[in-house]
Amino acid sequence: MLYFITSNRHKYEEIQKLTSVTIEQKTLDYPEIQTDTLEAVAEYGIEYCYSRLKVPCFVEDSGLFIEVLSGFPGVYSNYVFRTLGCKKVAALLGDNRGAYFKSVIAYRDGPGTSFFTGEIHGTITETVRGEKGFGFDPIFIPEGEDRTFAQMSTEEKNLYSHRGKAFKTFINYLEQVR
Ligand code: ITT
Repeated sequence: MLYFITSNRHKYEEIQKLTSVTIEQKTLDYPEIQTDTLEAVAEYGIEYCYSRLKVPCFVEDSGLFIEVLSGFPGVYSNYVFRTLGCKKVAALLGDNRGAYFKSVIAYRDGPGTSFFTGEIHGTITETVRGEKGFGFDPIFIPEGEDRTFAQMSTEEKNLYSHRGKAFKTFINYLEQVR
């Protein structure tokens, strides 16, 4: 059994669609430390969770990095989504609308932690489009597409997404070591 420690059901559903390995969602309110990198947040989180559960488990920390805002909101994406939301973030930007999503998975099944990352570059739309997905999906168009993540099925989003990429690398690793 493999536990994905997350309070976000959408993240869990995206990941479960990519594998036949049974993954169980577990909610454990782990502290998200204030720091500059997703890696540091994920590392602290997995150490906290593993020390309590003592079974193979992983956390995933992700964020939206807007180029003209020097990477903001980045590690603060959850907070910015809750306080500003998609509309206000889209309205902050002018002509330069480049951004990327990044995902960091931190996995632990013993003394060491393994990290897997994925990124997807794209643009922030001027208006909110689509109802699917979560978070900033309605304002993000991945490179090579003309639809936002919120206009795609979970399977389509997984083909492009930061989380899909990070998770595929993680699954390859698990297949080799397990
Ligand atoms: P956890 O319990 O797993 O921490 P969370 O939703 O709080 O769930 P994060 O702390 O990693 O997750 O926050 C990441 C935020 O970045 C998330 O709330 C979204 O606003 C945004 N985000 C990350 N990945 C996204 C995606 O695939 N689509 C849209 N927004 C995303």
